[in-house]
Amino acid sequence: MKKIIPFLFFFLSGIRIVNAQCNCTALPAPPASQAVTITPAMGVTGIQNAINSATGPKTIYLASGTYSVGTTYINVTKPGITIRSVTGNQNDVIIQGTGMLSLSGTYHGISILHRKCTIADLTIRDIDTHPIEINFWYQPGPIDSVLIHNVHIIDGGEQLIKMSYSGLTTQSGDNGIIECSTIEYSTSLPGSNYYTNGIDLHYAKNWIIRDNVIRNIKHGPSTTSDAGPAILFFKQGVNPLIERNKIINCDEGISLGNWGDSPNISCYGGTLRNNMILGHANSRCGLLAVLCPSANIINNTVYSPGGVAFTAQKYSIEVTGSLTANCLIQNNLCDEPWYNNSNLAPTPSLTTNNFSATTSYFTSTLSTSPNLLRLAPTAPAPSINAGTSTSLRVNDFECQSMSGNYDIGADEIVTSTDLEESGKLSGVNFYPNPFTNEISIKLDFDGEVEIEVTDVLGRIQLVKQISANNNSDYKISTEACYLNNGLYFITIKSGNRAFTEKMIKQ
Ligand SMILES: [Ca+2]
Ligand SMILES: [Ca+2]
Repeated sequence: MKKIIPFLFFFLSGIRIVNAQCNCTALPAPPASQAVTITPAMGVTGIQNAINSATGPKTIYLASGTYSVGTTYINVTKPGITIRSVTGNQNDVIIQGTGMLSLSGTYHGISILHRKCTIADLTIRDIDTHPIEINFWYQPGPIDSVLIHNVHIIDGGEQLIKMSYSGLTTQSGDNGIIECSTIEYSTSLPGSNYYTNGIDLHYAKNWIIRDNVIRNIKHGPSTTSDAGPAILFFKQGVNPLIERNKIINCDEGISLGNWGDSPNISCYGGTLRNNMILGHANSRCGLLAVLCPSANIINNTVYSPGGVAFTAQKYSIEVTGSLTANCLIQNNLCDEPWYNNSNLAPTPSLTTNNFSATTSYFTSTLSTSPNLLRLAPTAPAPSINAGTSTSLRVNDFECQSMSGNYDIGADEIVTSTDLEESGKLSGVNFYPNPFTNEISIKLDFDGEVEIEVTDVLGRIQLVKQISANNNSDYKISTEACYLNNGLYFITIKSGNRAFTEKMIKQ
């Protein structure tokens, strides 16, 4: 039996491309009576008019194309506003700025001034200052329940997602979620700039940051000052949950708290779990608790191979400040020592961590993809089944459940043939290689399989589940998934087995 399944069909049937993190599904559609559609011809003015005329919850669907922002940008001045693309594909709608720091340093992409705002399924790029700003300065009430979902943010002159706090006690920015998004610089900040973070939230209570890829949060080429952490909570952050994020090639990883709040508490509580942090040779630190009591740092993988930091500070985990008491550091797999600023910080509880990981702990030659920080079935001790069981962790970075005793790091090996870690899935052939507009896949078995295409930076370009019938052929139209010419990895997963082939599009 021969099956032809072009990927155009998948788009039409509602399947969409997301980061394919394990906990990412499409947002539900709103009631039709609450939805309007804006086109590129109507522009940002059309979006703004739709916001200004809202009298209740309103979803503003953006038709595919580019929407330019500059000195005029999008201000979400009403509660209950959702802005999302019609197609659900983040590549189809571009909020396009004028370039990083090209204006006065005060113009944004989307400024959120009211509560229950959702931004989803679009790209924001080349923005003067903040691509997304949650802005208390012009808004006296709460800006709670912000949701940022499946958004690609690339290049902004300062923090890529920023929540600033004016100091008014009537304000709050609680219960937000940032998920399933890619937040990055193309390379780094420009020039001598270093004032940035991927996500920088002040006064944020009970936020969840999960299943994101954050990349290249780095200082400009003409300075040696570090950029801020890829994810930073400070100015009285409370109890964030930060999990299953992949942080790649950044100066610093995730920080609960910041020394700038001394002598006060900067963040209280919070859990960092199942994050994978792949640094560069001069990355300063992976995970930090600074003036943050009761932080839990559990089952993260931190790897920053090579080099000597110009700051002479190079740690996997750092605990700093006299107020940073009662912290738990457990089951982390790291390649560099932890650091306790012992004159200031009480010693945390340290349980079954490994601070001397080498490449032999991981499944494959390391590249810029943190997926390759999967634990190898042959990892030296202590690693597999060497962790401490804890109710604070119920799954791993790919949402797999625990198997046997807890493993060290963000990856749990669920079977002896965990994905990408052992025997190939046999009976799979991809052809031709190189390919042009179509890849054929021949599967010589029955069962549910997942097809995943990633680029050389580990960015997932396409995911699809299909039911394979023995000896069947499938065809992928690569024109439909916008692949540029170059090298890709195509993976077929079935059960606990996987097969990956390197393929070239030309
Ligand atoms: Ca285990
Ligand atoms: Ca796993």
